[in-house]
Formats: sequence, structure tokens, C-alpha cells
Amino acid sequence: MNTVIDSGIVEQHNAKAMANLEADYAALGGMLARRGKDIEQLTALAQTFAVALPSWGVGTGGTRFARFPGPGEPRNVFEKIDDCAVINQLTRATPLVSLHFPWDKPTDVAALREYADRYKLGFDSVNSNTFQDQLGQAHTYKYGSLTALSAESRAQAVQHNVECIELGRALGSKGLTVWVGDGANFPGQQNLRGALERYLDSMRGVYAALPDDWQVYIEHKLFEPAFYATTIADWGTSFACATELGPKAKCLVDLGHHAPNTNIEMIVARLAQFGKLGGFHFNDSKYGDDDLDSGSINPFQLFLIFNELADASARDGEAFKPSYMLDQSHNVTDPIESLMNSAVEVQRAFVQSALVDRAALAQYQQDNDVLQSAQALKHAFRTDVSPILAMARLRSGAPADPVGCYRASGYRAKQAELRPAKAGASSSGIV
Ligand code: LRH
Ligand code: MN
Ligand code: MN
Repeated sequence: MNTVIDSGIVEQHNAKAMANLEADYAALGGMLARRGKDIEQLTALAQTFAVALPSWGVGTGGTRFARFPGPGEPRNVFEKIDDCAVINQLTRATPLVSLHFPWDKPTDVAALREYADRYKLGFDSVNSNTFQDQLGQAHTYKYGSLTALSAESRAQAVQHNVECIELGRALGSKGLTVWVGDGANFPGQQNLRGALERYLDSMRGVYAALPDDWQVYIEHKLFEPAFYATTIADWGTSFACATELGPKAKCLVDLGHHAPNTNIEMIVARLAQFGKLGGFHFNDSKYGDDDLDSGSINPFQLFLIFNELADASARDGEAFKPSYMLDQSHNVTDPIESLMNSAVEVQRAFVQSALVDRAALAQYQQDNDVLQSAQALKHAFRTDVSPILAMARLRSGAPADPVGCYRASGYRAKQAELRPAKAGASSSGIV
């Protein structure tokens, strides 16, 4: 398997980190043993964790006001795969890449698949884009895409999604994520029911093109760019549409796509209960769709989401397998560092959720012992599982400290030389 960072650098890094890590791991192991938990089992569990990388996340994003390009940004999808390979090499938690079309549409699909395969990277769900017009496009999406009143715009949007499925198929992907910004900016602009009828009609065309072993993920978002009424604004609409379309349609939860203070873990529980939880776009936010690094603002919420996922897997077993993807925009950090930290933070919540004593929690709930029920969760959340995560990485051939090792490797500086900045380089990460 090809690696981007010289494996000698990782080994050197780990040799220095080993003594401290072993001491921390032994201390945590002893503490967990007193709680009836086997640290070895938890480390093995951590090693199974995977979250897909967004191809659009490895470039510097931007806001709707400005973009400040960073040095050594990837200039094409192959270079994006190189950066994703670095992230996976240093975390061993991101073996799949989620591509966005047409932003990252390869001219030679087979060559891209082969290129990624050399790093042992595969492709997760592909994302369609009918939220902006592309150069030379015949019909505009200014007044909507899958919901547009113009039959030509709708047909073009359906066709784009069908092409995404074909591209994804050639890459070995098994899912299509559809997010549309369609909606209205003013009351009266749109017949609300009519827009959803057109959405469903268009999505039936997309659904019909899905291979048998594929799923389509419907991603909802409260607002932006439509500021009065977004057609797929909430999980209720998403659920109704997924139900209407059929078993291959599921709902995708992007953590930043809800009103502030929404109880997202409850949405997760509801969707899981009714078999419609398709997957996630992980990120964090303070105000809206901020696309900040996972776990950077509200790590307890992330933990509570994984607590519901652990409950769903305990109930449904192997059948319960939502897709995990990151969807972030990095404006002031090195995207590789942000994505590595984010993957580790999601993995952390996953491992912490395995620390919840579910039998004890069920008994506290049964006894209406409210205080201890809450403590059962807090106890797991407060446990610092960093030594487990570091040991899991080490055993999978990754460094104990991904960011430290990445910085020592000089990868970014080298890319700055190899990938000179293009004048006026534009971002794909505008939303
Ligand atoms: C919309 C969204 C969606 C897009 C991505 C770039 O806000 O979350 O997933 O595809 O951003
Ligand atoms: Mn998203
Ligand atoms: Mn978003």
C-alpha cells in the first residue's frame, strides 16, 4: 500500500511517545477494570471506527464574504485524494472519501479509483450539487432545481443526480446524498405544498435510477440559502419523503442543519426507531450551519448522539449501519489538521458511548432515579479515553499524536512548493 508520509517518521514519533502512552494506558485500564470494562475490548472497538472524509473539506473553505487560501492547497481531485490519504495514514479512522459532483468530478473515473485504491481508500456516498449553476449549464437553478417550476430545470437536476449515481457506481460507492437549497425567500413566493410535490416527483426519477444495493440519503437543512421557507427544512419532511420514496431512501442528519438548541439526539432516536436513519454529516456549530470542527463547540451533544446510536445498535445489531461522514469548512486552520482532529473527536464519542453502563442506566430509569440516570451518562462522557484512541492508532500503524506527527513530517510545506497557488483560486466549499 502506498503511504504519503514516510513510515519511518511515524515510527520515530511513536518510539518517543510509547513510554508515556503505555503508562497512561495502564492507568486507564486499571480504572476501567474497576468499572467492569475491559480496555482491550474498547481499543479493539476503537480500531473498527470509520468516518468518511468530504473531498470538499481538504481545501480551505470560505464564508460568503471571503476566502483566504492556505499554502499547498490541493488543485484537483487527485491531490485531494493525496491529502485524504495523509489523514487516513495518520488516524486510521478515515478509509473512505465522499465526493461532491461536479466540484470533484474526475475526467477519468477508472484512473481515480485506481489512484485511491493504491492508498487503500474507497468511496462513500457521492453528493450531487444542484444548488449552484455550473458554467455552460442550459437551465438555471435560480428559482429551484428539483422543485423548480421550470420542467427543464427539474429534468436537468434529475439528470445530474442520475449521472452522480453512474459516476459513484464506477467508483464503487453505494449511496447518493441529495441536498437542495430550494425554497423561498418571501411569503407568497412559492406554493409550499406544490414545491414539495414537485420535489417528490423529481426524486422518484432519481430513486428509479438507484441500483438495488444503493441508498439515497435525503439531507434536510432549516434555512440558507432560502431564508423564508426551505422545501426540505426538517427531519419530519425528510422522513415523510424517504417513506414516500421507498426502502432505499433514508434521512441524513447534518449536525449544523437545525435550529439552535434542537435536540438532535432525539431526532437520531426517532429516525433509528423507524428504520430511516441513513447517515450523518458530522461537524459542530454555535449559531447555524457553521461547519466547524466536530466536537469543538458541543462535545456533549456529539456524545449524546453516539449514546443513541449505541442504544440503536444494541437493539438492532448488525442491521443498524448508518453512514458516517464529516462535512466541514476550514477557514482559519490547516484542513488536514482539522479533519484529523474531527475524525478523532467523533471516534472519541463512539468509544465514550461504549462506556455507558446500559444495564445500570435501564435500572435507574426503571426506578425513576433521575439523578443517577443523568450521572450514568456524565460518568462515561467525563472519562478521558485519549489513551485508548492513541493505542488504537498505534496498533493500526498510525501515530499516537496525528497532528504532532503531521507537523513533524513537513507535508504542508512540501505541498506549498509542489502546488503553487493559482491566482484567484476559487473554493468549492462555499456552503
Ligand atoms: C449544505 C451542505 C450539504 C452540501 C455541503 C457542501 O449546507 O451541508 O451537505 O452538499 O454542505
Ligand atoms: Mn452537509
Ligand atoms: Mn451544511
